[in-house]
This record gives sequence, C-alpha cells and structure tokens, in this order.
Amino acid sequence: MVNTSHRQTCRTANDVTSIRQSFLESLYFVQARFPEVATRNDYYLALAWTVRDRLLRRWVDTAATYYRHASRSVCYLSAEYLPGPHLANAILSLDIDRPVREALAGLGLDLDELCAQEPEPGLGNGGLGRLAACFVDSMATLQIPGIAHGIRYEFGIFEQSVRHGRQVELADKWLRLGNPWEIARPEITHEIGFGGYTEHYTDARGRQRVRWLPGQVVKGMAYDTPIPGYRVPTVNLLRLWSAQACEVFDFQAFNVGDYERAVEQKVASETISKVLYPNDQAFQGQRLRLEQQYFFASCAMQDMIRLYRQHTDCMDELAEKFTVQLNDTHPAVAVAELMRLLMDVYAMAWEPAWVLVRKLVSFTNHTLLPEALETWSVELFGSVLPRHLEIIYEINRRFLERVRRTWPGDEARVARMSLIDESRGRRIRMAHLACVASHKINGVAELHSRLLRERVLGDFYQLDPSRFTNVTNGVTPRRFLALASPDLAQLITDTIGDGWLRDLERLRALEGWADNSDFRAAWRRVKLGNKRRLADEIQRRAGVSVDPNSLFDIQAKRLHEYKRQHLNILHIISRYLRLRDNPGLALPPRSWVFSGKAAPGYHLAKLMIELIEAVARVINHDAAVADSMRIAFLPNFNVKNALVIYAGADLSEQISTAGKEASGTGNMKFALNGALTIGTLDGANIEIRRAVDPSNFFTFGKTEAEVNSLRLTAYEPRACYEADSDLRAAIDAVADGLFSAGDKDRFRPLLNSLLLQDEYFVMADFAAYKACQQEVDRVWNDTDAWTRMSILNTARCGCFSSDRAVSEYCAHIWRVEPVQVEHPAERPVDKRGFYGTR
Ligand code: NBG
Repeated sequence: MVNTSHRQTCRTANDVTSIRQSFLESLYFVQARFPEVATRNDYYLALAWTVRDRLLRRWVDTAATYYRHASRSVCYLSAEYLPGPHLANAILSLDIDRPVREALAGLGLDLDELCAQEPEPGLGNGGLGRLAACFVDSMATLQIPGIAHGIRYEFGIFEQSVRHGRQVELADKWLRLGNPWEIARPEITHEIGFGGYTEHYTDARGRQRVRWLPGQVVKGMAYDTPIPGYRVPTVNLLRLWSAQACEVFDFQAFNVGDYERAVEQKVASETISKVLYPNDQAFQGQRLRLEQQYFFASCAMQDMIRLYRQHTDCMDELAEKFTVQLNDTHPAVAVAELMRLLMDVYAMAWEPAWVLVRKLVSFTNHTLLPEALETWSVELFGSVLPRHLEIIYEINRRFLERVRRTWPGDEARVARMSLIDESRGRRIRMAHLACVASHKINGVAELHSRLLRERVLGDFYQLDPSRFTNVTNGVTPRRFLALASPDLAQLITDTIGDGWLRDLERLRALEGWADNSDFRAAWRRVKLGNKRRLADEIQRRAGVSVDPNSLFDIQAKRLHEYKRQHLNILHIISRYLRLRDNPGLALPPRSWVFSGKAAPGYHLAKLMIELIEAVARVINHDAAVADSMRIAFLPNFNVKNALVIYAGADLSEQISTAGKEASGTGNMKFALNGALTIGTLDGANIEIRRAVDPSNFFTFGKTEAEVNSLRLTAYEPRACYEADSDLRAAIDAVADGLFSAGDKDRFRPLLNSLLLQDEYFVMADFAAYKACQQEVDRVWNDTDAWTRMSILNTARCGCFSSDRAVSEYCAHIWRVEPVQVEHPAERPVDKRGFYGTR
C-alpha cells in the first residue's frame, strides 16, 4: 500500500503557503488571469475554487463512506432552497478563516471584499426555502446521510429595487458570471415524460400492466453543490435538476430549412427549469408550475432508485435504505411517480408498492392559508400526467373505501376527505395526496400542528392520530449567529467557551452573565458595532441616515396582509401625529426598518411598500420629529442582506394575525441575535416567548381563539376606527393624502380593505399594539434592563437551532442515524494511485 500522506497536496492542505499557492494556481489555471488584469470577481472565483477543492476531498470521502456502507439516507424534496452565499460559510465550516485571511493579505487582498462579490442563489421565496437550506446545513453537521433535491432555476427570485417609491422587479441573473459551487453531472440524467396516453397490456408473465407513452420527453440533468457540515468531515449534496431537451434539433424541421421550429422544442424543454414562481403562499394553477413539480419529483425518485440499485436489484428494501421527505405539497406528485415507477417499470403489484410508498414518504405542511393550498384541476393534471391521474384515482378509490368502512354513511366526510374536490370543478387536493401516502405528517410549530389536527386536516387526524406530529422549525446558528455577527459570536466564545455552535443549548450558560455589568457593557458595545454596520447599509442602500443609538425596530419578511406590515406603519403614523401635535412629548428616538419583497402580482402588498416609502419620505423630512423618528425601506431582502439586519436589530416585529403564521423563522434569527420581540401569540412566537420567559417578550393582540370567534360574530372594523382616536387620526391622514401630496385615491384600496373587511384584524389589534409599543419605550429607557433582556433572549433560544429540529426528524420521522465519515487515512491509495478505491 502506498502511503497516503501525499493526499495533503496544495489543493487540500490548510496552511497559509498551500492556500496561497492554491489560490494563485486557480487564478492562472482555472481563471486564466494574471494580477494586472484580474478583476475582483476573478479573485473571488480563484478563492472559491481554492475553498472548493478542500470541500471536494471531504465530499468524495463522504460519498465513498455512504456508498460502502449503503447507509440509510434522507431524500429531501423541496421546490425551493435559499442557501445564501457559500464562500464564507464554507470557510467557517472548514475552520480556515485565519490562514485564508493571511494568505490573501499577503497578496494585498481582503477576504470580506471577495466574499461580498458572491451572488447568492435565490432559489426560493422566503421562509420555506430558507428552512430547507438550514436543514441541509444541520444534516451535514449532524453527519446525517442525505441528498436534497430541487430545481436549478436559471432565474431565481427577482431582485427588488425601489424606484419612485415603488417596487420594481429585475431578473435575477445569478449564473451570469459562473457558479463555482456546482458540479455539472452530464452523466446523471433522467428522462421525464409529459402528456401522451396510457396503454393497458398483459406482460410475458401474464400480469396486467400499464405503460405510459408520453407525448414529450425532456431530460433532467443533475448539478451538485457540496454542503459542508460544521467542523466535521461530512460534506453532503444539494442536487439541483436542470431541464434539457432530449433531441437538440428536430431534424425533420431542420432538414426542410425551418430552423426556428427546429429549436422550438429545445427552448420549450428548457423552459421548465427557467424561472422560480415568485408567489409566496398564493397558489396559481399554471401548467408550467405543475411541469416543474413533476420534473424535479420524478428526477429525485428515479435518482433515488438508481442509487439503491447500485447495491441490489430487488426493490423490496427500498424503504430500509431511504426515507423521502416532502417539504410542503410542491413535491407531492412524487407519491404517484413512485407508484408508477414501482409498478410500471419494476413490475410490482399495487399492494406491495403502496406499502413501500407508505413506509418511505412523510410530509411537512407549512401553511394554513387556504389560498396557498395546492389543488390542480383534473383536466390540466390529466393532460400533463395522464398515468399519474389514473394512479391518483386508484389511491383515492381504495382510500375512500377505508373512510366509508370507518364512518359508514358519512358521505359528507367522504367528500371532505376525497383526494378530488368536487365542489369547485374537479380538483386534486395535493395535501390530501401527501397525507394519504405519508407515515408521518407534521406541522412546523406547536400551534400550527394543533390547528392542522383540529381543522385543516382534522378528518385525517381522526382516521390516523398516530401519524400526526410536530417539529418546531429551527435555524442554523452557523449562518445566523456566527456569520451574521462575528463579534457577538466572539464575545460568546470568550465568555462560555466554544462548543455552542454545535450544541446551541449551551448558550444557556450566558444566563448567569446577564447580571454582570461588565458583560452587559461588552454586549452593548458589540450590539452598537452591529448597529453601525446596519446604519451604514441603510445610508448606502436606502439613502436614509439613522442614529445607531436610536432603537432599531425592524420588520423584515415577505410583504403580506397576514404579516401586517400595515399595522406597523399605522402605528408609526399615529406616533408621528402625536409627536407633531405635542412637540414636548419625550419619546425615545427610534428607527424603523422594513425589508421584504412583494409578489409581483399582489397589489395590496405592493401598495404597502408604497405606503411605507411615502410615510418615510414625509416623516424623514419633517424637522419637527427629526431627532426621534426615522423610517427606511431596505430593498432586496435576501440571505446576504438579512444577516446585517438580524445582527443590528433591537426590536423584532412578529405581528401576524394569530393562527396565520405557521411558524416563522425570522423571529428565531432576531431573538438569537439578542433582539427583543414584539409579537402576537402566533406560530413559534408562542414557543419563543415561553423559552425566554414572558417577562422578556412584548406580547399583544388577540389570541387565535379570540380571532376565530371574532370572525364568526359580526366583526366591525369601523367600530375600532371610531373607538380609537389615534387609529382614526392615522387612517384619516392617509385618506386625506398627507403622504401622497393630496392624492386621496392613492392608498384607497388599502384603507378600504381595512375599514370594510379587515380579514386580518389589523384594526382589532391596533389599540393593544399601541399600548405594547409604549411598554417598549418604557423598557428601552432603562438601558440595563433592556440589555439584560437581550442577553436572556440569546441565552434561552438555543432550542431554536435547526440541529434540534433535524434531530427530531431523525428520531421520530426518518429513523436515520449519523454516519461517521471514514478518515482518508483509513482508505489508502491503491496500486494505481487512485485515492480511496479498493
Ligand atoms: C412558510 C410559513 C412560515 C414558516 C415557513 C417554514 C410557506 C408555504 N410557509 O411561517 O409561512 O416559518 O414556511 O416552515 O412558505
């Protein structure tokens, strides 16, 4: 056997000299550049290749370990991922920050500047996609074998800019300068059919079989991105599928000289993975969207079976080797696809195939909003996926038999539970399909899981209570604490030692320090530094100057009526009017920051941005309140921008209508960074409040039960308007055109929805919100008390790590165990010199 030590080449060793050499070689041999002409992007790419080499060695070791042991793995299916920039996270995971900085400094380059160069993959809309990225990070860190499947959208979520006070959407060209983090796998492809028809036949062994003859076939090609675990040898895989044409040219058309028609097919095929739908929680039944869902679900299922069959031809143990997690209903069609593959391709009979599916699949629901629930018209579905429609009908037929046996004569219940909704045309209910096929179904916070059991999926719960469970969301502390606030991370490490980044509950050791005045002063210094950084960002990107000593009050999330940015802005207006009318009023200076995208077709959400911008323009220019109020809208909320925001916040606005926000994860990120929350009893706010103690949380507003009963009685938003003079003044000011240069129509749609309908109970919660904000002012004036509460928020939020969440999925849903990646030294180089082959 050859000694393995030479594996530590300049491509993998972590000393300063090797890193510098590796960097220069990448610049010359990958980028083909020399210093006189190299751009900052060339340098960024050279560094990315350098870091990537170090990831790849671990990745190969990880893959080899999983392969050798045929380790039981998670197959995670999500239509969205928001991983954020890779470079800084990889450097943190590999623990090479110091040598990389030194190597670059020797070349006159700055690591942070190069990191800033990286475009982020915006392959998701918001919390759901970011949650998937946190889970992928935690799986690698916990050494859980898994592959995360998704779509390699050529254009991710649009880039938002604000022009003339309005949102403008720009195409997200994240791949324009190349993506060093992905490895194209032209040899890992699967064929994906669409349309056509099915044929029933008897096979050679006399079995009744079905074959699907699609009208069109496209190819799905894998692009792999390495996902490093934090300070462990594990590097897992994010496998994103890209659509390609099977035949580049239609030669028939080409030969007769019709070039355009010849490439038409190619263009149509590749459209499938072209663009992410930018709607957050609003279902729209476009054919292309269904094609996207089926495209990646089928790629993932075929790929899982390909990996399984590297070890055996017998399909019986598929569910011993894999577990399939559906991240919401977007990949739910995988259920029908699995049945098709098992029966039509691998000749299994219905019953054993269904048993297998039921063992494999589990489902996470992420929303209670009725408008987000996916239902496909049977007609559309059947024209795209005729075979899958047959399979869904058969699943439904067998399922409804069981419902009828359980509740004889209860046809109303049968109609409610059917996979086909017959009440508004015939539509397939994807959540029901996911439920029927899953051995576990979970919500993402305690309240949300309870509402699933009691309402949205109540019948399914009654049928199979043991299948329902809760896993409260979590976030990765690596990105959202260590990368977001390096100084706070350093202070924590200096105080309680390291180890907390892998075991976040250890933050509890900070509790004792909350009463130490030196520590509180240090905490405030770090926080002030973070606020200065955020203030610079606000100045640079929003053109608003804010005082870092003022209270930073932040609402950063998608714009949505249920999230109630308008409640926040109405309160700001009322405060402005109060101050303007009473110049002597001693209110502590505050800076309000909003950030978030609105779905391009969601007019009221866009109007909310306009209102925020309009109010900001008036208030920021009114000398009468200049010392005590500033408002800024920071455009283009994404992972990169979010980090600065979370780190610099004093107050986190989590003010959704109770019962509407499934969990929220921004709430966790703010609290971990020491922001106090003003929040309703909704989603994970409830659990955060319990964890930090209600005395360290500003609670207001109607409970879910109160909201629900208000909805059932005759709710009169106008009565709230009449009853509260501050609310009335705020609404009237908007209606009179105070913020629209006298234009009384500009915000009318928003005001009408509040006064006439108020589906989200903004008016009903206004008075309580206002009172709670007064309490915020009072506590803020007591600096020591505030700091104490801030420290306790960080100290007590360790349970909101995604490591905890993923461990719960592993224990209660996936039954997957960690696998120790074999150290390279244990896998010697063979006679031919190949690394780690046998
Ligand atoms: C969102 C919820 C959030 C939740 C995330 C992650 C969807 C469909 N749902 O409350 O609105 O935190 O999912 O679970 O985007």
